[in-house]
Amino acid sequence: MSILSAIWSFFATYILQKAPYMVGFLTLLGYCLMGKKWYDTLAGTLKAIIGMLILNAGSGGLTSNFRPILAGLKDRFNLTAAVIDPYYGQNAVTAGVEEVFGKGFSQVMTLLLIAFIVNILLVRFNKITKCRTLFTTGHVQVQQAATAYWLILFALPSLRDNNVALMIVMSVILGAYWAVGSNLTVKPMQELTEGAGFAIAHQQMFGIRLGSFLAEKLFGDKGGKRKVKKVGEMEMPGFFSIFNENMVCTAILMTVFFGIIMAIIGKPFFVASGATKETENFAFYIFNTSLQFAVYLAILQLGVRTFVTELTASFQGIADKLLPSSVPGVDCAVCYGFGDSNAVTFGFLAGLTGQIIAILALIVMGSPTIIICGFVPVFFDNATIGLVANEKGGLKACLVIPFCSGLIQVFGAALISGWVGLADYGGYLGMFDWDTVWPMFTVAMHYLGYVGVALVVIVLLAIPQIEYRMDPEGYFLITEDYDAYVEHKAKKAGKAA
Ligand code: ASC
Repeated sequence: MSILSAIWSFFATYILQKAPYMVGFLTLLGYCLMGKKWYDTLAGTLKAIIGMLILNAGSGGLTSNFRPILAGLKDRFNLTAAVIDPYYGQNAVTAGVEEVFGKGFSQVMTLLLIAFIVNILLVRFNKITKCRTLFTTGHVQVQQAATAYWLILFALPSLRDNNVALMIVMSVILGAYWAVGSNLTVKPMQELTEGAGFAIAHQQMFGIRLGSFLAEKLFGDKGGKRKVKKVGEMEMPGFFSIFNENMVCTAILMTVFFGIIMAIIGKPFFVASGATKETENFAFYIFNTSLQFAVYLAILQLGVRTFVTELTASFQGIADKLLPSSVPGVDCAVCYGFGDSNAVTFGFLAGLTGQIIAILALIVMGSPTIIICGFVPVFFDNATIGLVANEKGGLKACLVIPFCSGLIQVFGAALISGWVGLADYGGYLGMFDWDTVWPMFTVAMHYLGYVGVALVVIVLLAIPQIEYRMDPEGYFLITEDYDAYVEHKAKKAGKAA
């Protein structure tokens, strides 16, 4: 028993919660199931792990460089505000959960395991459930588990003294959200990547599907009747042609945007925080910091190129032998290696503009909860949503939809974090799904109790069923054989015309 528990504890600590090693583990398992030679399996597994570590170096570098700048707005203006950011959100839960609900959160590992098993079972029986995606992003799962713990304890006070019931409710809802949410991103991702074979397992999965759907409905080509200009197809004249180059475009736009924000915060703040010295030229510091954005984006894209083919090729072994017709759900940053790379930058800036306007509106309206944008939601949510929106609706969609998402993130986060009391502890997870669908779950559970819990689970599980019924022939084909799916779609469109 103690050996089993040691193995489990090792697996939970070093693999389940660490995305690079989870991806490496799946690659190893997949290649073993395919019967690949041991040295090819070793090489593939190492490439998968290293690629994910490179991706993490890129996304971690972006976060550590730019998070303090946005959060600096809060300190500079002495605002009592909640920062929307997964790490602040997790800290807020840790800081407040004992005080507010009288209990800590020691069961997080057990919860993760049970919820992960729920996810696996939903995929294993996908003939019935229609779920095709396995969540692999452990750090995100930990953050979500912490916030869900708070929301569920708030909504269902009777669970505070009943650990078993609490675990069951949480793992079923979380496991279903992971399976169903990532499943929703299969279509937009397969279309964006032309069948690369992955889905997104992150914090804006409903946002991705909604963004892609609205981009097609509002800005799409209407079956060829309207011309859609994607970001990558824009022909820029003269000076503007340099914006076609992703690194140059990112560097110029970030210098302007972060230049303004950093100038507003002022040099003394950055000197006091140790980021720069009194003697250093501030304009140079701003310029150099802004350029890091392009640097880390390039690193991130290199990471994607390194691991994606290994993971998706080896996952074929898992799909053939263990989880039929499934694909892995991965970090949202993985899709930045596909589509028009400038859409990432435009989506982010449109989302940031939306967030800033919404924050000013909160201040003007005298809202009891003020929000400060955190870098992770404003960048990773809106860049991803912008990328898929551009694919369906071009430049206009890439700007309008993330802009609206920025507004929704701030207003949604202000309402939910103020209501449930997390704002008092300085932070909220604040990613798109947690400003929209999770507040709705919380309302349903708070007012309807166990009926609300049942309703949430039923609605979640109904979503893949509805999607399946809209295209029963293409539904599994899109993950099994993308070329055949494209043909099938063309045939369907021909019949409809
Ligand atoms: C998150 C989170 C991160 C980033 C990263 C993006 O939600 O916690 O560190 O997004 O996963 O690549």
